[in-house]
Amino acid sequence: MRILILGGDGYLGWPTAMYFSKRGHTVGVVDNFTRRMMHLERGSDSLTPIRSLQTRVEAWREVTGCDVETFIGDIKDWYFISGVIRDFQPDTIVHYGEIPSAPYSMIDVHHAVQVHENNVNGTLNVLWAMHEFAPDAHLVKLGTMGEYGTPNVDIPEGYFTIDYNGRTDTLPFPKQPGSFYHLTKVHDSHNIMFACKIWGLRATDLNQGVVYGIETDESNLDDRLLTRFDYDESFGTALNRFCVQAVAGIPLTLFGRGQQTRGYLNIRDTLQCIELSTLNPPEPGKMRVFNQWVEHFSVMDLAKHVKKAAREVGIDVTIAHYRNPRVEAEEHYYNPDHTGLFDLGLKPHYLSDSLVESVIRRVVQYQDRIVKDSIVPRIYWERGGTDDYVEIVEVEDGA
Ligand code: NAD
Ligand code: USQ
Repeated sequence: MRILILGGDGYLGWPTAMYFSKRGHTVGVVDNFTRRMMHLERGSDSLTPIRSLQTRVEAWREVTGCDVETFIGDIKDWYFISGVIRDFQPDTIVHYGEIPSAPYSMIDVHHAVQVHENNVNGTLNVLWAMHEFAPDAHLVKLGTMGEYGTPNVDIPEGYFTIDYNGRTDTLPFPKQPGSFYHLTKVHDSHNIMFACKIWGLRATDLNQGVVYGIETDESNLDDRLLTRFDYDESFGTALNRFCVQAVAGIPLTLFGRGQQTRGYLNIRDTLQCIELSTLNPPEPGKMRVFNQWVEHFSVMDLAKHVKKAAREVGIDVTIAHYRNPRVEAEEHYYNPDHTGLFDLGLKPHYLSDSLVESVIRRVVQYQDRIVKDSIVPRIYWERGGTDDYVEIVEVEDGA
């Protein structure tokens, strides 16, 4: 197949490009290095020393003999992205090319607007370009489980059937996102659903949970192929951050009570899910929705996993409760469906102590690169802006 990966220089995009390329597909990647620029702005960096996209592509060719074509430009630029889609003629467009950070979108009005313009307008361009130049292509779009929020009822995969005042319909499940970033994904979902309906496009909206892990089979072939691994306040996700905090000797940053529960998956399972979605496209005219996660944990569960695994590596870890910088339910019901991708054949990698240990060992390998100052939370939802006041409410003995 011809597969175009938007955001192909990113944490998930680059491993996805290698994964499909290794399996004989023709792969193109689009990126404008927004993510690298945002790290310059915030004074943070990937833990892993990632190479330039060009060096990665050359290393990939040297190691495997496979080619990946690159298109450097901004998805927000209609003339650029429509030209790429017109010329590349993809069978599938895997769309990772957005700003993925909740905290970054909450810094101030400028960041909120930047994230909205980037994500919502970029996806609109992609939809119009598909309509005009690649109407049979399949859009595999990365959304987020955070679109749903934490309602006090079960969460279906996208749609639910409701009886109301004696009538019945199948409707999109209500969304209650928790940041301006998560809201962009809701807006995208609506735009995609509408485009499918009016133009007969085919799309899969993947409500992905939080991803963890560094290694994939392809990135393990050569250190020049490593993907990025972030642990800073804006771009690091919970488990990845905790592994770095363990090595840096910083008390693990549980926000508030630490009972916030989310769906999680290994980066290797992200690749499987994208492949399963790509190889099994939906019929034209309807947006299919999968909830893409494997198992759920509270952040306290994750912290305990990290504490235990770190002990095996000879590191003692303290778990701490920080004043929660976010506005979110710290204790809540959480039971989202996630059968669609399992029905297509997903074989999950569950979180094991040995996996966490292997991530920690990788972190130890690069510990000289840790920017400690970028770790503790300073972006507060209620008041906006950043705050130097960091409060540790309570320190636990832990597991
Ligand atoms: P990432 O920031 O590492 O990758 C996104 C890539 O897209 C970056 O390389 C960035 O430079 C590029 N990009 C952004 N805007 C662009 C634009 N306008 N034009 C061209 N390129 C642009 O993020 P990631 O962690 O790999 O996430 C990929 C996608 O998956 C995102 O849409 C994110 O919201 C979603 N997602 C991620 C996670 C996670 O835990 N990592 C979980 C759920 C959903
Ligand atoms: N959390 C902590 N301590 C930390 C970091 C996070 O307690 O140091 C808590 C947060 O308060 C939250 C939970 O852990 O309750 C998850 O936070 P996160 O930063 O790991 O993930 P989130 O902000 O939700 O965003 C990440 C990705 C995003 C994706 C989302 C999937 O950055 O791109 O959309 O995960 S989901 O969470 O399902 O919405």
